[in-house]
Amino acid sequence: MTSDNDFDDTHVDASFTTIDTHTAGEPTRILLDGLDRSTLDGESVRAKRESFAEEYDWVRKLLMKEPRGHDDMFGAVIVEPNEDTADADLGVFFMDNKGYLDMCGHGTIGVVSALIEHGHLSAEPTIRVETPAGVVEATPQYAEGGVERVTIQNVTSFVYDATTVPVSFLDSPLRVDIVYAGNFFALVDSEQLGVSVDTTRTDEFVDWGLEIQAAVNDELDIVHPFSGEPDSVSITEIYESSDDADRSIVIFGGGQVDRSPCGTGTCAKMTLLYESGRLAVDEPYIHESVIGTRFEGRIIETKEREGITLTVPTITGTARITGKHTFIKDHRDSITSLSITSDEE
Ligand code: PYC
Repeated sequence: MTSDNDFDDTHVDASFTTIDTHTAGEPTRILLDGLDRSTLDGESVRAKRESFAEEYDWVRKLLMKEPRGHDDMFGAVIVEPNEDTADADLGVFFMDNKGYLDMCGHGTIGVVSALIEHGHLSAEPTIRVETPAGVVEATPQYAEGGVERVTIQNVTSFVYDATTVPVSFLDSPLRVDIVYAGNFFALVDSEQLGVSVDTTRTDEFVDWGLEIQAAVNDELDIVHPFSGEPDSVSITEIYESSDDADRSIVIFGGGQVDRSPCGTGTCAKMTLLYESGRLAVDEPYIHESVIGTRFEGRIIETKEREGITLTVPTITGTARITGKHTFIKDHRDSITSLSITSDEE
């Protein structure tokens, strides 16, 4: 018999240790050890993410998908930041059941909370995190010897476009706002669908969300205005407005649903509201997820660049650690990852 954390490694090909967290209900599985980071090419976190996607996509699948994960799992990989340019304390990129996102608010809150609470990061007043979308700043609030809440100042965000797309579930074309907040979002008012945002029709929302994303990406050739890089919508946010708190369901990856209000999605929604004069700088904004958990948001500043209005959005939320794991790949095991709900294994 071996002890709980001590595997007989006769059959072990690879092993990975993670700290798992949830932020407002949404998981982040944080890869700490097991990956030879020296094999990742490039200096920036974005380049390292590309290198990981080429060489180690099987690690993403192993950690995100069944039988070790599930179709709504989310992950973060810690890497060194770009020493020359980023002036950051750590680097992190994000992965899901289908691929990779450029930025993630709930994930950054989870990473910063877990790394501080486990002693991998010192408890500074602010922590600079390089992500594939750029550097974001985390400000933890400490209580009872731990991290109580974290505020993330996201990359500058902007309204990109608005369009209408034909969709199979409506007789008339659907209006969609395209907003950049670290990822490109398709934002849809649920009033157009004649339904409330709740968990009674999650499967329909997932189908609609994926269809909307595909329709917008067919319709528009999205190019990031400052990097000049071709891009695409990676997340659909269907929202319902109310006096108490706006509520959204957020669909991304291969059809997974964010249990949190989505950090970057909250920034996208605030940016849209600011642009249409419905949210002022420094006005608090409460955003609720489809399961009823909340983030607090605020636009702290706006800027102009090349004729585009940029917001500087922040979101605040709480993450808690759910476990620490060692996952192994047994060389006799032919099932490294599987899915019964999507084509990808
Ligand atoms: O919190 O930004 C976020 C996020 C993106 C996808 C899932 N969560």
